[in-house]
Amino acid sequence: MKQEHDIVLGLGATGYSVVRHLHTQYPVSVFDSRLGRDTDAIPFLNSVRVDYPDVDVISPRGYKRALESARRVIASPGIPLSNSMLKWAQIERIPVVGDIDLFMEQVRVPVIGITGTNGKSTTVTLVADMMQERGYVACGNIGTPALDMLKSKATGYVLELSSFQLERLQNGPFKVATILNISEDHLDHHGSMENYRAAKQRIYQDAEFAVYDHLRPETVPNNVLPGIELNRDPNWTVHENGITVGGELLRQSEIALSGFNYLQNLLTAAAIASQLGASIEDVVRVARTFKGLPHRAQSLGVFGGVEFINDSKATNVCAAIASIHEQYVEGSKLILICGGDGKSAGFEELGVCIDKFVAHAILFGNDAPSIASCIHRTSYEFVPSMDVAVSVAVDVSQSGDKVLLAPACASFDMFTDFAHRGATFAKCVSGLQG
Ligand code: UMA
Repeated sequence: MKQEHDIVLGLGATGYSVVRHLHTQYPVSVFDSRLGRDTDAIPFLNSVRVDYPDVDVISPRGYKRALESARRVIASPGIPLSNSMLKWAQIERIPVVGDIDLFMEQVRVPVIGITGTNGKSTTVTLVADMMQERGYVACGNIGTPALDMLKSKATGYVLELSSFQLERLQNGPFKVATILNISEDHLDHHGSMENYRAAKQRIYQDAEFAVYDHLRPETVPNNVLPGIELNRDPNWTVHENGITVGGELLRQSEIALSGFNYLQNLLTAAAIASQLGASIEDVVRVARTFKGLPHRAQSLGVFGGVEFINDSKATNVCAAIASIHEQYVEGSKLILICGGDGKSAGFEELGVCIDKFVAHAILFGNDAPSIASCIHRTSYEFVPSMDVAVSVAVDVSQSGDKVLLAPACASFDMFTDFAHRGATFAKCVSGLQG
């Protein structure tokens, strides 16, 4: 029988971070569903082969056999609980964990957990910026796998957690935990809204303190926890002209970005950072200077009088609707570029929003026909690629209009990820004449 080993499932950013973390401690084997059929597309297979030649790459038919001597399976976030590889592990009674469990087992400083359908990365960045001088850093779903940061000198971690990571989380004693909001997303992965909500709620299970929002009941913990209830506690509220932070009014004129959703994120970040010891000066400094993250409502500039906005991170219907609302200006035309892989979502509400606020919709990707079937008044057309989308947008727009990329979908049918989609849009736009 083969030597006992840990099996790492999925060789993306997470799987590779797990290999790096484990390989000096314990024998590691790796497996990826694309082995044998789409091997070249596996992001870190080559890196594992070159950097860790002692790590065993399990053959496409060898997985069940490899399970016989497995101690543990460490599954990448993108692998749903319903996946047969995980079912087989359960039948063999082999524990299945995720990278966040390995991280939480080892970490010796406070960890803040932040999840939500939209605004996670912005809020994580805001908290990390407010806590920068106290040595906190951001990691997790935001892009840097948590295990890659374990050896840093951080005095605390602000961890972005997706529902994929949370659904298999065993061990989450977060110092502060928050759900920002929940709207329909990732139904192809979770199977139902109920499962999606339940995955998000796991962030609170062992937390010490919660920050949640009275206006969004789905963010309230199911378990009893001390915490701050935003927009109910008069010291922590969003208004039309700013936010109240720990009882002090921070006016919109002192905040670099605007929009209700952004102010909610800023308020949540301020409540978390204050709980960790940040001062109002730390909050004000960040509020004044934070200009947003790339691919999130990012203005790419004005070309021929038309402003182009990259909101590639609007990967679900709710985020795209919020984006359309925030970019719409009465009296000028909004042209929307939209589509991709809809993750089994319904597009009815998006269609209503497009009919009301969008002058012309340019649709691409697998779910373009499903989106089109929900548009009843606004004109639309299908395009095969981003560069055609941008040239159509130029043709149908005139000075004073806005062109918004807010796809309402995942990008994987046409791009590597949302950042690749946003960068492709930015590249096409940068070729236009100012
Ligand atoms: N794979 C299998 N079998 C499967 C599914 C996937 O073997 O059934 C393999 C793929 O072939 C691929 C690898 O797993 O080789 C990919 O793993 P993954 O999908 O878990 O992705 P990673 O590259 O590890 O990146 C993940 C997050 N991606 C997802 O959860 C889909 C990244 O979030 C995150 O930044 C990274 O870990 C570091 O923590 C991205 C994301 O889109 C930004 N997240 C979603 C979101 O924010 O909505 C959840």
